[in-house]
Order: sequence, then structure tokens, then C-alpha cells
Amino acid sequence: MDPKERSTDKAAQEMIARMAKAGQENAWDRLAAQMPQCGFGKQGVCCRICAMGPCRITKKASLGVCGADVDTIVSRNFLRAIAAGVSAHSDHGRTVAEVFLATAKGEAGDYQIKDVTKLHKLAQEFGVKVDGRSPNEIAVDIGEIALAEFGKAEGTQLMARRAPEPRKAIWDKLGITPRAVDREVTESLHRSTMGVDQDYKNILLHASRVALADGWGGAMLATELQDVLFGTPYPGRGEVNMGVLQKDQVNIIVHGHEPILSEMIAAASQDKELLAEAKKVGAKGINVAGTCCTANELLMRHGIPIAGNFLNQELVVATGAIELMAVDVQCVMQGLTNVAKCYHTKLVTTADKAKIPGVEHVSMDERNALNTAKDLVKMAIDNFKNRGEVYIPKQKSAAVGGFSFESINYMLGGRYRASFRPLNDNIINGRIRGVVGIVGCTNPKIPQDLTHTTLTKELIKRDVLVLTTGCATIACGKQGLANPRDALDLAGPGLREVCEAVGIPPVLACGSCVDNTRLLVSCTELVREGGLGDDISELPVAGACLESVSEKAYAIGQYFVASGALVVFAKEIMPISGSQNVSDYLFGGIEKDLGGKWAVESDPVKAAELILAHIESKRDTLGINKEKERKLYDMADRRALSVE
Ligand code: SF4
Ligand code: MSK
Repeated sequence: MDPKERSTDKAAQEMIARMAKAGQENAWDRLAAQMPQCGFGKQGVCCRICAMGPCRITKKASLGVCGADVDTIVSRNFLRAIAAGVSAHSDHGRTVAEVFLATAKGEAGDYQIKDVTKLHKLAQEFGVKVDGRSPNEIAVDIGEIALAEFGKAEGTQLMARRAPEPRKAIWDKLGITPRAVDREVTESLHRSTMGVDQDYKNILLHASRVALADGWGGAMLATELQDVLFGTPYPGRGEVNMGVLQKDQVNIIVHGHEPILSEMIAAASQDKELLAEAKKVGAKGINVAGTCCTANELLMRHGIPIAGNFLNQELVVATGAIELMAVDVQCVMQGLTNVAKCYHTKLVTTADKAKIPGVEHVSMDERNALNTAKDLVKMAIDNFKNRGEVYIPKQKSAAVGGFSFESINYMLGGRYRASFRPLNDNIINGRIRGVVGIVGCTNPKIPQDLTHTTLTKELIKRDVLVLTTGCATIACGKQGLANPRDALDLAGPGLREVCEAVGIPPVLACGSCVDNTRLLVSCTELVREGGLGDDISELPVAGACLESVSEKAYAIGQYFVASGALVVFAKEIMPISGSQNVSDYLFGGIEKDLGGKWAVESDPVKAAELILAHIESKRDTLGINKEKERKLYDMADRRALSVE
């Protein structure tokens, strides 16, 4: 297959061609080998939950052995996918909470509380006393409360209190205000096992609840605690794409999700002794770059370059320039092992819960984090001499990352009057039509980055502010859309005017997958600021992920829907088509219950139209699309206006 049909990223195209020439396999080749993929799985109609199965729903056999119908099977599968996605984000959140608490207690000396202002804000939110206490004392209380959110026996998620009042009332009325993450995930698995919940609407209601436990719970805690621990991101420059690799330096790739590891590797790469060691082996320095969400975390806080997104991970290794790739959790392809074997690259797993056969494991213990990171950097330096042929594509683009909720608030309103008011005002006056989150992965079924970048361009052209996270951020970054100067030229006149006036780009890079919660917080602030209704469901906003891969994407989509937003996915990636009832409900009926809904559209231009129609209908309902009537003044009016 022509590399251009596999990716729209020129660097990726070069590397795909080189790998093909060298007879090396990557995700696209493995996808081709899997074709045709199972039609039952695509439709969500296969059940292997019990040993009477596996059962597949067909015209000939419309019920599973237990009698489960297609609605039950499709909704159960969807719930299980969401619960798995929630587990991933929230387990990440729990790890952060553990490190946070260990740091506060002085047991993880290489980390420290970096953002005391945010710590105090969280303390206020959690009812933790601040006066006369050190940051670490406050952080111990916050860490204990946060950790309990994952497994507490009673009560609902503290973070869910942040949602607008009408939203919380909807959740309460439906009985889906999220409780502890563990409880919601456990209940998801229980409900969806053989012979339990067999009412598809009831199953999907719990899908909302478990997803909310992530969005307004585990993932939100991950973002908040990471900000306190590693610093709340503020805009800074970086570079994106494989051209960030350095031929004359030791290259280390950090890949996965948790910044617990990557923060320490970034610090270790600055160590004077290690830099001297690198020089001794003939390297001019130590270059750390990221892939996937770890990359977003590092760009957001340190401007550390990004080598690529999900589908770039194998291609990056195939440059032959990587001395060491350290991986932690999530989105790490097992296929990396075979590519790494073709080069000198050392692949190292670091999370005890994520090992790969044949791959060296170095356990990342937060109590000895910097030394572990130094050991990894030393391994990379020692491996420099083993390099063979190196080919690094030239492509790289300048990008600005670091748009946390706090930094957006600050940029819009200034340090002393940080406020969303200018954004609300410009949405109300129509210069900005609405706000859309473009998020998620890159899937080999779709030419890499195509939909993220096309949709982004279509939306900013039509005066819609775009917020990106995850691999979509990297897709946009590679194609210059996270570079304010280039993106401004593509923005519509209204959006451009506002962006230039307040000093923000039209595409805001907001971070990693867990940082989708920054978008929830921003939506809540749009409501709180006033003039755009009382609930998220009234806002002219939407979310989209047309290249999703991970179960995490379904969790994110469902928590946005349950928070009142429209969420658009690609048709072929939404595994519910086997059930008309489930499809009708998620694409329509759910809106009556929750104010948000799913939609499917694989074509990014059509998706932009669908989203714009939604935004304009929300604007109509808010009454902000009415042309301001021009008042014709008569003499009496003029006299009344005249100043005596
Ligand atoms: Fe088949 Fe029912 Fe068992 Fe599923 S739970 S595998 S549909 S018998
Ligand atoms: S890394 S979940 S491929 S965004 Fe978060 Fe990218 Fe999707 Fe993984």
C-alpha cells in the first residue's frame, strides 16, 4: 500500500516506506494481515461472557444460549469497554495519588510540591485546613482524601461537585452521580456478567455512571494532582515530529502515560555527570523526546520535544537513532519488541503492572525515582556505541503547548482578573461560534492524522475555537496547527480577531488523555461565567474523536455525553451497530435523559458540518443568534440621549 494512504504525516510516510523496504512489519501491515476483520466484533454482537458461549447474534440465531438478545449483548460489550477505559485512566490517577501522598510524607524525596497555589485551591475544595500549615502537611490530607476517592465505601465523587448545579440535579435524578471508581468498575463487570442486567437502557445508564467516575473523578484527580506535583502548565514553545531526534546525541524516548517516570528521566538527562559520560562516548548531548501522552505531559510542562503519536511509536524506533525507549503504561504496542530487535534500541518496561516478554524490566519505584531514571539514562549512553545506520526524517514543526484551564483563564483575563469573560462575550457576540474538543488516538484504519487535522482546519476556518488533547494534539502539532502563527492564518476572521486581541492561538494544546478533564472544567467555567445558559448541555460545544483506538476513548466520549455534550466518533469505530435500539438510544434518546448524545461521521468535513449545525442550534436556543435590531432614533429619542 502507498505510504500516503497510511499516513498524512510526511515523516511517517518516509519511515513506512523504509520499513517496507527493509522487510520490517508495523501496525499497518498487521492490520492488513488481520483483514477481513470479524464483522460480529465490529457490530458488537459477539458475547463470550460465559462458557455456554461464545455466542454470535445472526439472522439464524437471534438469541445467545442464555437467551440474551442483541440489545443486551451490544450494550454489555459497550459498558465493559467503557469500564476498561475508566480503569486505565483511574489507575493512572491512583498511581499519581500514591506518589503525591508519598511526596507529601517525605517518602519520595525526588518529587516535590511545585504548585502551592493550586494545592491551596484543592485544599479549599476538599475542606482541608490551610492556615499555619506547610504545603506538605496540607498535601498529606489532600493525598489521603484523593486516594480514598478510588475506593471509599460510601459517598460520591468529590470532584463531581464541580459540575453546574442543573447537571448534578440530572445525575441525582437518574441515580448516576458517580461513587468510588472501584465500585463503579466492579458494578460494571457484575451487571454485565451472565444473567444480571438485561435491560439495555439500564446497562447504558451505568455506562454513564462509570464514565462519570472517571471524568469527574479518577482522571480529573490525575490532572489536578499532577499539576500540583509537577507544576500547572503554562504556554511554552516546543517542536513536534521525528525531526526532533538528534543524530549526534544520545536519544531517549519516553512512551506511555504517567509523568511519574518521564519527569525523572527529563531531570536525569540534565545531570552533569551523565552529560559528561555522554560526551565520553562521542555524543554531543542527551536528547529526551516523547511519544503518545507522555509526550504531551512533557511538552505541556517543559517544552520537551514530541517525536510522534500512537502510530509513530514503531517508526521512531526504525530511525535507528534511539538508544533507549522507556515505556510505562497504556498504548505501548507489543509490536515494538520486533522493531527494536532490528536495531540497537533498548526497550525497557518500567511499570510492574505492564511487562512484555523478552523486554528488560527496570522497576520504577517512586522512593528511588531519580536514581532509577539515572540508571536508564546510563543504559542509553552505554548503548550509543552500538548504533548502526541512522535515518532521521527532517520534518518537525514548532508548537506551543501548555494550555491548562488556569493558563487559559489567565490569558483571557490577566493575572489579577483571570476570567473566561472575554471568551463568553465573544461567543455571545458571534465572533467565536463555539468551542470543540478534538481528542484521541491515531488508528491504522484511517490515514494517520487526517481526520484530526482536517476537522481542526474546517472548524477554525468557521470561527470555532479548538481544544486538543492526546494524540490529536500531536497530529495537529506535526502539521503546524499548534503553531499560533500558522494556525491564525487558517482561522476565520472572528476567531482570528479574538485570538489576536487576547493572545491565544485558535488551536489550544491542552495535554494528555487524562487532561480531557481540563475541557470539562473549562465547560463548567463557561457556564459559571454567565450568558450561555445554566448547564453544559446548553453550551455551543462538542467533542470529536474520529481516529479512536483505545477503550479509554469510549470512556471519555461517554463522560462528555453524560455531561451534556455532543460527541462524534467515526462510524466504523463505534461497535454498537448490531443493535438498532442501542444505536437509537445513544444517537438520540439519551439526549432527553442527559442532554448530550453520540453521533457518528467518518468524513471529517461532514463531521465539521454536523458539529457546526449542532453549535448553531444551541446558539439559536440560547437566543444569541438573533441579529441585534438596529434602532432607528426619532427626535424624542435623540433629545433623551442628549447631554445637557
Ligand atoms: Fe452466550 Fe449468554 Fe453466555 Fe453471552 S452470557 S456467552 S450470550 S450464553
Ligand atoms: S496515547 S489513548 S492512542 S490519545 Fe493517550 Fe494516544 Fe489514544 Fe493512547
